[in-house]
Amino acid sequence: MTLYGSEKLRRLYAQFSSDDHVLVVFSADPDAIASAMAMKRLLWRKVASITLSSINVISRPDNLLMIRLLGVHIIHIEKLKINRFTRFVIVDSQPDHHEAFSQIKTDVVIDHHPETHVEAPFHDIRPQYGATSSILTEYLRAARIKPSAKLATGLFHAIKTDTNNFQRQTLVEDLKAFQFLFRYANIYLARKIEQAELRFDFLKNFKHALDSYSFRRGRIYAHLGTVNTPDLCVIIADFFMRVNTVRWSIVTGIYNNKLIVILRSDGLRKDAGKTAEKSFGHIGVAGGHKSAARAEIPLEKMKPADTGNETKLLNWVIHQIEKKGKMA
Ligand SMILES: [Mn+2]
Repeated sequence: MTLYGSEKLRRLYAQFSSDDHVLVVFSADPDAIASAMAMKRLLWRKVASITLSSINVISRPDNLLMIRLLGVHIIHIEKLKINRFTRFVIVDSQPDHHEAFSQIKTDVVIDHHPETHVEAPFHDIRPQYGATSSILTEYLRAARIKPSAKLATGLFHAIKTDTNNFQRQTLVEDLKAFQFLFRYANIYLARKIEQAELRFDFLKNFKHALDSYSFRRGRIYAHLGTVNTPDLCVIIADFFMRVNTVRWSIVTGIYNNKLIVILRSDGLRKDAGKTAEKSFGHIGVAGGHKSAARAEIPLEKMKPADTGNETKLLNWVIHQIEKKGKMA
């Protein structure tokens, strides 16, 4: 599509009429949320109503803040009467991706994931793009819509997130969309959303980690005990990597009767993925790449003596990694 893809825009608009009640469905993450906002803007005053609906429960603090600060109204799919709607749109996903999508007959799909079998009358799938939000930005430009600060901030944040600040797959089109949005976005708001990865109750887990870590020869180990979300182990493992003398960070927690192990390394002659496999692959699921890896071990596979208390468990993790993982 050329920058001003007016033909695609015309075909997209041709899917809708003024008495349509449109449901935009997605699996909520920043890219999906911003894409849905853009779709709502594109269809504004062209259809009777537009409702945004997620198939997942949104719990990540940064995503919750994005929704709140940008004033996005999203309803979980199970709270909706599907037959009230006449047109269905999926953004940042495809019908085959999730069984929750099977209850709807999709009319429009716009996505950047690898193409699966899509039967929707209108689909625009561009796997080379770093973000669906870049595609939607092109539609906005084709429609000559000047995005509001909130919409632009959402799309701006989404492109940053999905391309990991342009360190992942990115096209010049993503950069062009980003450059265009930069003019309209509120970058302070975007920064606040980006940094809001903590929930207030996470602070007690930080305190626990800071009070109980073990640090030797550049390796930091911490066990958080039972956690409300495995994301906490990731957040705290990443946090420890920010200490200049830390070369390895290993943070564990118990979630759903499993021991979650998050490994981070500086990637210099290290392979967190291989270390995870060697240390835990024989009793659980383990893998990853050079700088980031994860293992999940069902507690019943571990000896009661090793899981008896937090100190024993931490010592067991250290032993597995330093001996079996041959990190000594
Ligand atoms: Mn995406």
